[in-house]
Amino acid sequence: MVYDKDESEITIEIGNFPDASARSVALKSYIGEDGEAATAVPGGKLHRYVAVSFCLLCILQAALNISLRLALSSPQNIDASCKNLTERDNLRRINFAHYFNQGWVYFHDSFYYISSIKKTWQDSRDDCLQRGADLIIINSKEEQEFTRRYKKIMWIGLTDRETEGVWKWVDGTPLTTSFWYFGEPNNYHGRNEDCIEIKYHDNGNSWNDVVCENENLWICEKKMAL
Ligand SMILES: [Ca+2]
Ligand SMILES: [Ca+2]
Ligand SMILES: [Ca+2]
Repeated sequence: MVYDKDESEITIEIGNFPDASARSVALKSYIGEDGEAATAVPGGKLHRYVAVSFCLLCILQAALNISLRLALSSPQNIDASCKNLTERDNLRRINFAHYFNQGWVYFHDSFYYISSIKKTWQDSRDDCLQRGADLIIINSKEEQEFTRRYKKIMWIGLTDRETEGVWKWVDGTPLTTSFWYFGEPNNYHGRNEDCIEIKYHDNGNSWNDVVCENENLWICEKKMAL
C-alpha cells in the first residue's frame, strides 16, 4: 500500500496476498464493508483533527489555570490583604498604647491592672468590667507567680457565691488548678467566705477565702495576644 504525497489518492498493492479470500479480507479491512475506498483517508485526517483539537484544549486549559492564578495573586488582591493587615496592626497598636498609657502591665498574652484603692469584691469586679476587662483568672503557675510579685492583698476572679464549695471563675469556668494556702478554704469561724483574695504572697500557695464585703485592692485582666 502506498500513500500519495498529497494524500488525495491511495494505491493498494494486493498482488502479494496468497489467495483471493485473503485479498478480499485485506481489501475490506482497508476499504470498508460498504466498498467506499474514500472513507479510509478522511478517517486518518479525522484522527489528526481529534489529536490537534485535544492538544489545543490542553493548551487552553493550561492558559486558563495560569490566568486564574495570576488573578488570585493580582496586585489589587495583594493590596487589599496588606491593607487589612495594616489596619489590624494599627488597631492593635492603638489598643496596646491605650492599656500601657493607663498603667496596665503586659504579661503572657494579657494586660493587668492593679488598683490603688480598696473596694468590695463585687465593686472591684464592676470596676474591671467598666475598663473592658474582668477580675483576673489564674490559668497557670506562671500567672500565679506573677500575682505574688506585687506583695499585696488583692481580689481575684474566683467565688463560690452561687453554690457553697463549688468554685467558679468569673467567666463561668470551674476551678481546676488551685493555689490554696494551708487550711484554706475554711469559712473561718463559720463566716460565709465566698470570695478569694491573694493574701499569703510569700507562699506559692497564697489563696484565702474571705467575706466578699471586705475591702481589698484588686487585679483586673484583659486578654490580648500579640
Ligand atoms: Ca488569666
Ligand atoms: Ca464559701
Ligand atoms: Ca478563709
